[in-house]
Amino acid sequence: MSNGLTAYIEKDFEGTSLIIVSNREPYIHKKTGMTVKVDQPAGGLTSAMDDVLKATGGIWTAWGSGSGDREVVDAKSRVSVPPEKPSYTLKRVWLTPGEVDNYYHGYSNQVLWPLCHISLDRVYFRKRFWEDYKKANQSFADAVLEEADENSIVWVHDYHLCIVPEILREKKPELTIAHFWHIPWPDWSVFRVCPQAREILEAMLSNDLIGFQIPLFARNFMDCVRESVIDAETNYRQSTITFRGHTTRLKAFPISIDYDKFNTLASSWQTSRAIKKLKSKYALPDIVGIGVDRLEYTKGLIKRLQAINLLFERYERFRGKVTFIQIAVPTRLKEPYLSYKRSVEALVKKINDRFSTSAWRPVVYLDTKVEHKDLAAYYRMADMGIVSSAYDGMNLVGKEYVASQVDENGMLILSEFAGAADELEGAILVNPYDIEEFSDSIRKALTMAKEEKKERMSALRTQVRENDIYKWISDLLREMVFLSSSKQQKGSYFFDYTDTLHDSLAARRDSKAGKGRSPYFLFLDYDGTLTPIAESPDKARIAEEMRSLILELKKRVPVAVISGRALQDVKEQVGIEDIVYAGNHGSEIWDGERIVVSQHTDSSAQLLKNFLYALEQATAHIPGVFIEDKGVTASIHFRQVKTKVLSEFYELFTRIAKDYEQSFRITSGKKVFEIRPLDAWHKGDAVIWIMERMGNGRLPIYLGDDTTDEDAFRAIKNKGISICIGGSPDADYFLKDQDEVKDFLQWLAER
Ligand code: ADQ
Repeated sequence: MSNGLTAYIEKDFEGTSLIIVSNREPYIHKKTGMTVKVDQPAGGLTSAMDDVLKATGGIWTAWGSGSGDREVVDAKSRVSVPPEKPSYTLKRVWLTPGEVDNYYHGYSNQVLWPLCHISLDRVYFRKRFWEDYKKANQSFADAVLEEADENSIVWVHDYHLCIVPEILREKKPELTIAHFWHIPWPDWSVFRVCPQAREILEAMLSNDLIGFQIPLFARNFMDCVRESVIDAETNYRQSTITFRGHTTRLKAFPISIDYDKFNTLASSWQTSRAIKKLKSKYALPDIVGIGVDRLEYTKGLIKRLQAINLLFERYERFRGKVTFIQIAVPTRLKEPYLSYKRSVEALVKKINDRFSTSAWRPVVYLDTKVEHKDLAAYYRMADMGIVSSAYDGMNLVGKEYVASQVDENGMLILSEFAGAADELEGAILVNPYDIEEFSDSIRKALTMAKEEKKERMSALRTQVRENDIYKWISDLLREMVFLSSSKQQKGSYFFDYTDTLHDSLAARRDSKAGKGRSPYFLFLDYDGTLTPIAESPDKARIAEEMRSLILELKKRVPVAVISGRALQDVKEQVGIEDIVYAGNHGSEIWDGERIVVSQHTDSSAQLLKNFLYALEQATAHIPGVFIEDKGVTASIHFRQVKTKVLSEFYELFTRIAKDYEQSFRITSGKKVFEIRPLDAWHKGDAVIWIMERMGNGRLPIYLGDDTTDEDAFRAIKNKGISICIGGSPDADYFLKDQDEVKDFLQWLAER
């Protein structure tokens, strides 16, 4: 486990009880004769979550699927694991063979799996599937309820357990419940095929957090709710849905792999030796390609083999020179998998019959499970890795290939329909449905210059290294802990942290740099922080009491107001002399004497004008849209747009914004879209600039409320104190509203 995650768990996770719920268990007890043997499934995710529970303690609830599972548990179906050094509890859920058939093979794998992978002709629905799906979910939920207390955080995994959160919420409303959805979430035109679409969506809205692999899936979920759960309130900017008084946050957390493990395995001398052995065992030529998949129709094996077939057909020069190794392990031994297996094997045979020579085979097909250490050898040896999913939540194989490419000689060909395509910049993206283009991309990978491959692979490796499985886990845990603590602290919050703040300020005052100086520098956002959010910007006025407080504070400490408004506008609104102002989200700064403007060119100003003109034309017929042109940046306010035309507005905005997303950073705030040139400073840059010039070693304290303030929260992480009005996982603390901001400033002024 990474040091960062270990430290986080030791420091911030203390006292929290974590309960993981998944269909598959991390340890399986198998009976052979009179003895029971324990097996640990090889999956990367299982072993990473196992690491976490070993560090945090807690409970993992899962289906007891092993033949010896019942023999080792106590009366409450619990067993301590890992067997060699027990540190957490595995609690097993018992399902009858009929339930397994209907809940697992039926509803999970013949309804939800094909549906979410847009393979509609494979969706097969029976009433009894759904009945047993609910029954099985009830059993999982009962097991959790036996163990959970009010401070527990329950982390549910995947599409087998959609109903569990609803049952838990009903019985224990105070629980913090998060659900990670490992597979894609399709759009409404697809999801509506599900006979229980609405029931599933409603049940999932009992979660506090739903994590998806990429933002598209979170947006699709939001659209599905908007279309079918009429009484739910969807907030696209905050990515939240409120239903029956409960709010669910949706967020993308791209899953990853244990980079260090694959990198280390691939670098070892044993791997070099294994590569030599593989080359001789399969009589491999100099150039090798690799594909590693579960034998699964969503992974696009047929398309891949067709593209390879076309490659050898079109380009004779690759015959005898390139072999493609396909490792395909069957994991579901029922229809439609059996037919799929036959089709794949027939195609492999066809290619081999057509092109093989006495010394060379175009495709080596292996249908066995391969240990990670051996996989690392295949990955490292391969000059090309191919992932050709028809649709995939993420796809870990592409990342494993990259982590194992220690020589940086290989190239990754990646389906644009795998979630991983969002992140893995540098891979050759393909549309696997377009066999000709796909085949041409293989040719491109095989003939790419060494330098280009190295450059691309090096960037890919950095990406995967910096975003490994442990970062994924800690991002999710942080969000869960944040949600859990927001629940527990009802009412006024800042009194809870006065001690911490006091200590930080005192330490700064006593430090060498802080001697004789006011110990902090106060940064304040304007709208939503000093004033409540108003219907339109011209109606947001700062209260006299708030202004007096700032006047009082500025006598003792430096103060800066940082706003998304134009510089002149925010100066006039606040109306206080001798403080620093930053406008346009930090890209214009008034330091007391002059205006400093971050680099932005005339061409981006002209482009912004074109953008706004296009928006104005397209939305002219929608009442309530207010386009605020601030020269360097712009805000598109839509607080007053009526609900029934909101989706039309979103569609128009998204369509036009697409043409400009290469040049502008477009973010959403509270009923507003913010448009900023990519190279303009954001609020975090402004805070850093101000601190470098005027900070004098003081502690920055930043108060803000919106997504654009998160840049500032991140900029002062571990260097200052960030406070979000309404709360944000990026901020250290939070306040409820302007009354609490006032109380807080009062408290500061009295120090
Ligand atoms: P999968 O579709 O199972 O799960 P995928 O991302 O394709 O996951 O990873 C498959 C894993 O199985 C890899 O770690 C790979 O090494 C391993 N594997 C495949 N064939 C193997 C073999 N023959 N021997 C040994 N190991 C083999 C779902 C979603 C994905 C998502 C994951 C994680 O469908 O989109 O990435 O969950 O969230």
